[in-house]
Amino acid sequence: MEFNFKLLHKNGLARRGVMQTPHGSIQTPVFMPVGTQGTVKGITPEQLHALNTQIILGNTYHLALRPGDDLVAELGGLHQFNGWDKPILTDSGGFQVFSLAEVRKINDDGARFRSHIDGKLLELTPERAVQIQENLGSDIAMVLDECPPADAPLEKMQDAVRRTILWAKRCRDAHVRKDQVLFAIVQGGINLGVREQCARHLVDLDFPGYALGGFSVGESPELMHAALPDCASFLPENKPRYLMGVGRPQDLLEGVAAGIDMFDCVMPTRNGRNGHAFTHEGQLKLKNAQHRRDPRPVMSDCDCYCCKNFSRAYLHHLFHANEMLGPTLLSIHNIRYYLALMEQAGLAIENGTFGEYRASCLARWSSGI
Ligand code: PRF
Ligand code: ZN
Repeated sequence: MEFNFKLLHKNGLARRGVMQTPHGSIQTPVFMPVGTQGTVKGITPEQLHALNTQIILGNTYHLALRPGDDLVAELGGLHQFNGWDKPILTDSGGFQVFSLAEVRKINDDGARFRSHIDGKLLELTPERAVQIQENLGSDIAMVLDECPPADAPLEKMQDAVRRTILWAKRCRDAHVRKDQVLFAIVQGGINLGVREQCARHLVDLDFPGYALGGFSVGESPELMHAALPDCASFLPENKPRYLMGVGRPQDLLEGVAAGIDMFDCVMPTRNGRNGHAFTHEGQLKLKNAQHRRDPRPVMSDCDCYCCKNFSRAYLHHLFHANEMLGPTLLSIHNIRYYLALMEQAGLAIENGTFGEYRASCLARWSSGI
């Protein structure tokens, strides 16, 4: 088997590890830039390499609708198709169906929905979610799960967990690709009892990795932060842990502190496209008039291509002129900001100083120095 995970250091609950995949190794904790449609929006693979990107995310739902997973398979798989030769993780599509499509019916078989692209009636079952991800050829595939909103009543949450466990088994039975691993997803909202029950069942099934789904779906960040250490503790020590679709830089550090290894979020690219840059002082809104004649880079101590070469004034101009380089440059900076945060966190864990690192980051973000 080409996949394994090794825990290298612990500092409190925070972990530093290394994962082997068919497309290379990944140092954790790691942030995975989101490439929903097989591309990290506005960024070339060459630029991703220059940022030290270790792994990107792709989406079952979007790629199955367009261009079609059979077409991607025919063209040699997602790596060959999009020119990214390092690891890829694909999400299973359940979450995207519930957030994007017009869901017609969901039962234990799967989800019937209308495509958000052409309105066609489609069905996503656990078996189909696995087939799509095997066709795409990602290194890490995810089981199909049901993610209820944070304010769902207890019975709804329990039923989603029951279905998520059922679907995880069916995904595991359907999965045959030897050069791909399948991670399970724990649901249960912020209810620790329901979470633990879901985690127990999934851990019994012995998956090579586990995700925490169902966070950042409407609950407050404080409630999520408080639940994470317990939720991580329900998972095996020697398997990677992935917090799906989270979050802001402070959420990533809280996740690392709780013992999470992997993260993804659209924030660095989406905010970058909107002219918002992450910095140690919080977010800069480059469209604002205050940046019009500012010769300074977005961040003076950032090593990215954007900060090394361009001023806030130039970025302000690009966004006002609607030039496509603006979104590209700020996406480059924001991705680098997220990756550097995880690189620094990993080094701090090695040195036994993660607590101090986290405290100093939180103090800077909140004081806006
Ligand atoms: N399940 C799946 N993908 C996801 C989520 C989930 O719960 C989330 C929730 N933050 C983001 N992406 N399959
Ligand atoms: Zn930068």
